[in-house]
Amino acid sequence: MIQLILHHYDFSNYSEKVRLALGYKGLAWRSVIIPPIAPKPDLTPLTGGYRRTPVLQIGADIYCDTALIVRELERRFPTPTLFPTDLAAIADGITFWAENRLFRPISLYVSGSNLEHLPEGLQADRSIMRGLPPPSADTMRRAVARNAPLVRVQLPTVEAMFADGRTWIAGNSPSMADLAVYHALWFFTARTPLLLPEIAPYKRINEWMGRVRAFGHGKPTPLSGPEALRVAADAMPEGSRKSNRFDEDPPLGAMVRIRAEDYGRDPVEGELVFIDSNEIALQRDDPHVGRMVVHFPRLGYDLRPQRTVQE
Ligand SMILES: N[C@@H](CCC(=O)N[C@@H](CS)C(=O)NCC(=O)O)C(=O)O
Repeated sequence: MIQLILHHYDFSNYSEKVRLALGYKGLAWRSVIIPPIAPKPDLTPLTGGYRRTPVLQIGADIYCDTALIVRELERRFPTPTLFPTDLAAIADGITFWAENRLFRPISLYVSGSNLEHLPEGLQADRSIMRGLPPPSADTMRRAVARNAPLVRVQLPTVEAMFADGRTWIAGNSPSMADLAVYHALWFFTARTPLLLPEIAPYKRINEWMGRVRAFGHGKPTPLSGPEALRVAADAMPEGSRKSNRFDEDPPLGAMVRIRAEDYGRDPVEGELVFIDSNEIALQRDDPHVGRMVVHFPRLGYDLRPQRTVQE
């Protein structure tokens, strides 16, 4: 039986996206709570350096980034689908907008409005992750003033998506787009009820959020970080599927380095063992957990031959 292990923490909105996908598909899973800030000593032996949240573990296979995690859940548990064929392309576009344009202002608005409840060290950690100096309380308040309007001008767009009476964001079946828009708006509710009045006036958004919330989280049972490391150490990676590479891609067997294009850019190095249009997988031998395969989405990640000389 496949054991799904999700490394996550409660107020992580990207984790909420995956928890809802697990709920929608009615899956049982093991829940490892990881620290919200670096270092993450029970996680990095699994990922080889990737530090973002969440991460899905299946034995000695590690799936990074929710774009790939949800796709992998779909590959292994295709029904009910989150990739309805007729909506997949439009869902992709909406997902990109939600995560790259809608979410960031929400995040800055929520965090800066809630300074006294932020976990210790969180903002300094996030700044380091983005290569920025730690913000002062004043800087964060100014960010609220800049970003609150950016949130307010986009909420009517979400409400208007339902103007034709549709039940789900991309059409008449749930898709990745529902999870992507939902987790951005869920952030309003994750830490403080203070900003709920911002979405209260939007009747269709609220009804739809209720429908997505009803997916639930499936059946989680706790697992400790060290237990998850043992699962990895006792398992072998699943073994490669047939790749589908472009001529320009590095050849299978090449030593490569991959990292996020946007933030949290800690590189992961290893041997390229799988590549296709959606996914890139690297094999690495870790001193603590042995042979691992770490999987990334292709889009949004930078893949290069491993550096042999100082650039
Ligand atoms: N594109 C990534 C973004 C993930 C992301 O930004 N997650 C946040 C938490 S919601 C994060 O990693 N924060 C820093 C951390 O947890 O260390 C994904 O879809 O998984």
